[in-house]
Amino acid sequence: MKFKYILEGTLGLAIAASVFSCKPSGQGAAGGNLIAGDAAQKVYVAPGTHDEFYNIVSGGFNGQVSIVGLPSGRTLKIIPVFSQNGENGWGYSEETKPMLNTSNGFIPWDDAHHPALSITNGEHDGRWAFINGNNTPRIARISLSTFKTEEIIELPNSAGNHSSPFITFNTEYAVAGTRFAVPPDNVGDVPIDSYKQNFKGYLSFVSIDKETGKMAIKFQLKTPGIDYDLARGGKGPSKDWIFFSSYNTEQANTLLEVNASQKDKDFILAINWKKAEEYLAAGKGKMAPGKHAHNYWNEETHSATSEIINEVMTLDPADCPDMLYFIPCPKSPHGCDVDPTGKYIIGSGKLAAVVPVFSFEKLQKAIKDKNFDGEFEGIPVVNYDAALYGELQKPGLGPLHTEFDANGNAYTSMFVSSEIVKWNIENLEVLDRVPTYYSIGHLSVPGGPTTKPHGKYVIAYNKITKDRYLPTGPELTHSAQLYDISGDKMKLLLDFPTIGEPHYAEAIPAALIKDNIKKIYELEKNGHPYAAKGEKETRVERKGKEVHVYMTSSRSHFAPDNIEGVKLGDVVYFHVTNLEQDWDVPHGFAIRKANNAEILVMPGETATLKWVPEKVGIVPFYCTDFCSALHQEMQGYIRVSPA
Ligand code: CUK
Ligand code: CUA
Repeated sequence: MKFKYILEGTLGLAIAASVFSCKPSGQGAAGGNLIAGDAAQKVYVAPGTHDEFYNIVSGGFNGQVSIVGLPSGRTLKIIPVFSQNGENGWGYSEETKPMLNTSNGFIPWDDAHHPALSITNGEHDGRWAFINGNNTPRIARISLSTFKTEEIIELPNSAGNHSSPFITFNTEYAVAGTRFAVPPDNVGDVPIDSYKQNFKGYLSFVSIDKETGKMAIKFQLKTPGIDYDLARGGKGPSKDWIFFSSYNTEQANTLLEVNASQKDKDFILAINWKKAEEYLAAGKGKMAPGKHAHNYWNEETHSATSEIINEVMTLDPADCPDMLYFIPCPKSPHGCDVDPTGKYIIGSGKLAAVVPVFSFEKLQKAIKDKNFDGEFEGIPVVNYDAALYGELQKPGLGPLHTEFDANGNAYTSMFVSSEIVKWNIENLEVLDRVPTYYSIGHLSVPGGPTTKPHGKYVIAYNKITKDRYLPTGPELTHSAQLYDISGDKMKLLLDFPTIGEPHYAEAIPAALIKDNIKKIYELEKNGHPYAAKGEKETRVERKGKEVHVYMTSSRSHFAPDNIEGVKLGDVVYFHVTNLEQDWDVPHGFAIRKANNAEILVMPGETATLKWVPEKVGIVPFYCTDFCSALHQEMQGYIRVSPA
């Protein structure tokens, strides 16, 4: 979404100037009358008390998810998702390594953009969070009970999974587009300039099991080779539909900043996914090549499994009429949002001077009356005016994303003019605008993408943050800003730093998940094949060159803590079971010269660190988590003898 330069190039210096005209001179101007005692009180969460909302924030290029309390802005936890995390062994322990497997092997990093929470009847249900991996196209599912990544699925025939995950009305699917049109798996070596013939955009419908949340790629839709951007599932009357913004309908494969901005209008792709299911049931789908990894966590054995799947069910719109429609949308639409009633679809053209609001009812009528302006690669293009409810005039510059409150108002982020604009959907009237420092990308109202917005705040996630915090060298702190939206006028309450680049975020009332939080893994239920559930079960077992240490940890010792009989050339597996059953007594385990990180083992859990000794000698190991007054004594030795 870093199209600042495109905008400057296209719209001229006036806009560039406007970006910087928002810049306050020094600290005071940003705050002024806004940062008063009143604001401080509104974000103050007294020591020992809890925040009202969980904010689930993308970590961008750190590949993880941050959990932030609101309104305080305090970071509570980093959930490792796509990137290895030495702090707790994610992607280092034997149990978690398979989570980062892909069809290209182990990939310990990704770029995570858009968290999305599970919904039931369009309302937050507090069960799972989903997030995309942008670089290697993947979707992850995080449990909001353990705050742990439980599953990662790769998307075949896709490249650049920017446009996901978008959740349908009852979390039937997490839907994903593909940012880059690419030749699918079954097309071999082709020239880049054969884009128009060979490049396609496969949209993935990842089904979510109602009970377990388990994901599977139920089908892919073959769509024209253009770039798909953001989407929203429909609600209420539109609940069987999903709407994707798309750009580069010019199908340019070079210099997109110029060549993909030629047309006055690009498209919103409206998909009737219920219809797609009917076609599948009628046998219209075909299996096609689609190699992808599917990795999931087994709560019983506390280990992940990775499997590679080679095929995927595919629907070709050529065989499935009345399923897909294009709606023209001004100039490179980015965000595409559906209001809480499900009646309005809002497109935000990055380069557009208006924000178009489409009516779902009018869209249906236009489809029924075949009020089309031709077609694009076989997909009918609905007449713009026939689907349009109206246009928000003079919204601001560079509209990106829209969230909603429960009172019929929309909040749209304006990247170029660096502001949030509040407007009324039905009468298309701007009600208020506040500057953001600087250049907001996404924004989030708690419950904003659902049928029941919780309202209260809007949070700006900024892209080009300068001057808001003490400088920290060439790399500056990323920033979010919290605004009060309980009154007519928005009020800036708080700046808070974020970890990594914050793209999107969702916020959910703590009350909706707090009671489901898992506090402890019960030791009796530990089904890990290498668990030692008491010190009597600890032992060292040799299997050829492999040495398995069944180890336990409890305050404040390891058993065994002296290990002999290991030879150079052996591969040692430390299987550490934490015997504690008190909340918040993890033990860590680290060993010198490990080609590895520590492992942090929660009470009742077993985790495994693989260690390949490099030379003969005595090597110490120790507990890394300060677990008791005798934590410093929690250590041991392993002896490595000549082969
Ligand atoms: S987006 Cu990812 S680059 Cu979600 Cu507006 Cu910014
Ligand atoms: Cu166990 Cu420190």
